[in-house]
Amino acid sequence: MTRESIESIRAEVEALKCRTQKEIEEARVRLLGKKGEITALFEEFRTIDKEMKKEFGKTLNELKTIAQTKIEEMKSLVGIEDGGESSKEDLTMPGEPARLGSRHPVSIVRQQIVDIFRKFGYDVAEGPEIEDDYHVFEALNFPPNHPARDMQDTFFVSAGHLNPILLRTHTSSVQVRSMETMPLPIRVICPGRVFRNEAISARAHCIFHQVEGLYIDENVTFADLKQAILLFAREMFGPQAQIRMRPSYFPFTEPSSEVDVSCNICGGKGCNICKGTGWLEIMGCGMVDPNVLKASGIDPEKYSGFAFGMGLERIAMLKWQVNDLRHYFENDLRFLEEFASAPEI
Ligand code: 2NL
Repeated sequence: MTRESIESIRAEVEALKCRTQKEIEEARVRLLGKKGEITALFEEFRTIDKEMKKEFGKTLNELKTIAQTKIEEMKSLVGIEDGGESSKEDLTMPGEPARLGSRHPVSIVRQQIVDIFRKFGYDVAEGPEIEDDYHVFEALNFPPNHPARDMQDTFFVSAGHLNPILLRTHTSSVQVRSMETMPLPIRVICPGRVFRNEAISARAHCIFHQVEGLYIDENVTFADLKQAILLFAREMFGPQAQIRMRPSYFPFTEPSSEVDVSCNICGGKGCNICKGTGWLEIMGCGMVDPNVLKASGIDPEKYSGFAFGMGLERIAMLKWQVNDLRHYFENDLRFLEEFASAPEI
């Protein structure tokens, strides 16, 4: 054992440049393996006399540590933890871009409707999904035995008492709360999720979304309702949109009407989306029943108002020709990604 032999191995270790796991392993065996150069020096060390041990002990231990450290360093540089072959990886490659989500069609439609009515000067109100019978039915002029209160339509949270707790079946309950608390005149729209106890199919779901609107002031007439809806339809479906109204019935409005918009697919000529009629049903509306105003403490002799409601899933179906309601709730990326290029709102 000589100082030179130790120095020369040390120089070899310091100059080591391994590019692969294989090369590193070969170097480790050559230096520190059972028959390795450094191992051999330690073997020899056991046989030399005491004076020599003093001279070489420290440098030999240093050499071993340097070699071990160098090998660990090289291992982490070529990414040995990844299983070897990754040593060929280009560490300067740019990362995988994070996949961006897209807006849900129901959110897109809701945002469009809310923006249009905001422009008309409406406030936006939200309220609880779990409601009481009073705000969902009683205050909206539903007779005590009206079928909509029935177990078949309403999810009850707690029944069997005077004012059962239930999942709201429409967002009119939010408008009732607005009438109770907001100063007159009132212009408000209420977007939200509603619940009905229906069997799930392509055309019905137990959860869906609505936007309802309410306008109360002195001298509000059916002509105001018609004009508000026409302006809305033109903003929502394009300047060529026409509307027509058909008589209908809701407990909370009188008179009541269904609103159709001219089919924007065929321009009114008739196609399979509008089933050959040239018209698409988009909402229900009417003049607020005096009983509804009275229930919330508004004098029907002095004030009148109109209200309307529309289903967002239905409007999105018409807009994008979605043929099955269940698509909206299944979170299938193949469906959701179709809306990635829908207008950014
Ligand atoms: C539809 C029809 C409608 C209303 C909702 C309403 C609310 C109050 C007073 C009077 Cl507080 N009316 N809401 C009125 C007419 C129709 O919705 O087909 N919705 C999906």
